[in-house]
Amino acid sequence: MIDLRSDTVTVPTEGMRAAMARAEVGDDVYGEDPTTRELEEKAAALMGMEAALFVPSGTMGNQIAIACHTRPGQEVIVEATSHIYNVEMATMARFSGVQPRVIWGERGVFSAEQLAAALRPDLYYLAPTGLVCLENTHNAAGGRIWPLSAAREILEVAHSRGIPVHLDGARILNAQVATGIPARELVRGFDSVMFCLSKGLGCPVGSLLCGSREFISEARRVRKAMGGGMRQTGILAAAGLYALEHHIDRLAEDHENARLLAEGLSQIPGLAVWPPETNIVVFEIVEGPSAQELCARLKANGVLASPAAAGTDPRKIRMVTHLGISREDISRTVDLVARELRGQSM
Ligand code: TLP
Repeated sequence: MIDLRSDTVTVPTEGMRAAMARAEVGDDVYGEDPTTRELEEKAAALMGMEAALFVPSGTMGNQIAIACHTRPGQEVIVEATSHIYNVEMATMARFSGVQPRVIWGERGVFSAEQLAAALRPDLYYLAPTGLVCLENTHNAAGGRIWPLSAAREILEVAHSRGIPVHLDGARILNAQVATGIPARELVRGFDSVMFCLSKGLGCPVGSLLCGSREFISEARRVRKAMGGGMRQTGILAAAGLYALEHHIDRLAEDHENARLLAEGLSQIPGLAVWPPETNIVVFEIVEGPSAQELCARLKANGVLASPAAAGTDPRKIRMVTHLGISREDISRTVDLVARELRGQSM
């Protein structure tokens, strides 16, 4: 199977497994796991932040951040197609008692003017804005990179009103590799950032939430409250340390494969392909079967892909490149899609 559903499907490499097997471990709830501590220190340094916390998933990292930055009864500003708003099961309402206020961006990116208009004025009968969240790279926008200047304008507007800004940076290292701008620059000024080890970096489990020392010590309490206090996490942290050393620069290969995939698909009549900026290719079937039907046909021929935007858009498909995908896989996929769509139009 050529599995292009997500970069979450990556499995640990031999080198990563060996590092996991060697890991020195302790009880992390007692703060005694040396490998986890080392990973947290490296992650904080990578993001240019004071401290970091290892969490089981990106969702938990985002939700801990929301819980720490807000209090019940506030609003959280999110982009309409963001992961936090669409694919985290209303957890901000469930765990933090806050409601999302949505801004429609242009392919995931909204402007400082849009933000300024969405911030609540200080009136006692309105829910105050407690937090703004951005997503970089933006998953549903096809792995789009937030332009640095636009992100900085957002930070300025929010901070001028005393409102913190959290970054869902699940794939921020893809943005680093694609732009050549270090992640710590891309996230400078954000009050917290979450990035994932279990996507393109190829780890089996784990994300890091980064921020100030004070924020992370509160985040540690909330993680425990959410049931995310884990014990001998060094085995997982060792995979993370291995990935930070060996799997960042190679993301460039995934970006190149995504570019080739998009180039190939855009030659196929009936498809409109969004030019990828990182490792996610989104395309629309303008003429032909539904996304669900095409995915089923591809699956029957050994290629897995997912309907885009968690299936909410019946004509769009998402394909994600990662370390389990070779250049040959890309040409086989393009050939298969071309064949399936030709079959449709005949
Ligand atoms: N994204 C997954 C699915 O949930 C859609 C994927 O296959 O891409 N932020 C962003 C931007 C994400 O893309 C994801 C996962 C998360 C957060 C949540 O991470 P996990 O799955 O570790 O909770």
